[in-house]
Amino acid sequence: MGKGLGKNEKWQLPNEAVTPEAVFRQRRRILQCLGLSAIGASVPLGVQAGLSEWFGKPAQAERKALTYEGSRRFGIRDTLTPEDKVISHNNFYEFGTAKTDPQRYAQELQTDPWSVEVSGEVERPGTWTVERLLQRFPLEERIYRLRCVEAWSMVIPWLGFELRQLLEQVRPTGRARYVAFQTLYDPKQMRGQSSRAIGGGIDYPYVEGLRLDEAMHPLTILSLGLYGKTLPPQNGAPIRLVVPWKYGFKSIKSIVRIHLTEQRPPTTWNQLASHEYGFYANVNPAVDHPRWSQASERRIGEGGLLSARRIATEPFNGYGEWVEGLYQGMDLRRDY
Ligand SMILES: Nc1nc2c(c(=O)[nH]1)N[C@H]1C(S)=C(S)[C@@H](COP(=O)(O)O)O[C@H]1N2
Ligand SMILES: [Mo]
Repeated sequence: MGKGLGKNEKWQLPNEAVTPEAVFRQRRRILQCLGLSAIGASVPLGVQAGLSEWFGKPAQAERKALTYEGSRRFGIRDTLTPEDKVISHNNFYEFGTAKTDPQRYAQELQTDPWSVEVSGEVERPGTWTVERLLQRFPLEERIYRLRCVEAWSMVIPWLGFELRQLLEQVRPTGRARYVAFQTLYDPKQMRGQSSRAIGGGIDYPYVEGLRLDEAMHPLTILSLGLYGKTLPPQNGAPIRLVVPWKYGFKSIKSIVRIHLTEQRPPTTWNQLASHEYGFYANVNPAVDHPRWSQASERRIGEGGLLSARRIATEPFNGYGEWVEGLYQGMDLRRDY
């Protein structure tokens, strides 16, 4: 683990990760010396704003560099999905159902200050600000595959910490068997929450859940960044779940509440269409979605400009060696 990183080890040098921004700043300084702006020397301001609208994305929210210790891949040697793809091809229905909607409409999301309430079957319930989480739990890079139930996938260098570290701090009671998660509910900021048409018919807030042993598994992380910087709003800033062996919809974004329960909690996609989306949602090429095959996936950003490389989907998204023990004795066709 963490060895033989192949092609991509170069960018993992912390300096490498911040270079584009440094280059940008340097370029701006040079242009300022020349009495020109960084965006376009001869383009009037109003036209500049119009240009970014024309190209379909408003000014992007600022992302801060994050410090982290080490990087692990858990056996996955795949090439990283380019950052511009990771932050422009998203599912975040709170901002609309098209893949480009989140980048377009999430930039104004207020992510600072932010806190996560931890409640329910725990000995130490309480509210954790993002600052306190960052102070308490050092970040690590995790390069994980993300496999959407829609049969596309990416390979993303997340920054995060293991959810179990937080759970150990709050001490689940003997009755805790599940962990429920909830996304921010704020229709003023999230256009999809004030219109069923824009929000894809989901009853917000978006909710998800894991069995306690899944939540305690070392592969399950709370992520606060990607590609060396804080998360962009479209990827679930400031804090989201990442569960790499499950379909992407389990990896809930912009979390405001973590609630431990005795009973299995409701989950958004399962509630919307339970015959299509189960509670477990483990990546499984042998169990097709009622409307499409799950045997293969399109790897975003590979295979040329207009296409994407088609590859075989692996059981548990390639993480079986680490997680199959969680499901011993279960029928994964029934518990999909
Ligand atoms: N709150 C919330 N979380 C969400 C979603 C969403 O619509 N709302 N979409 C899910 C789905 S279907 C996927 S595939 C992943 C996508 O994460 P990404 O956009 O960072 O790649 O986020 C998941 N988390
Ligand atoms: Mo998804």
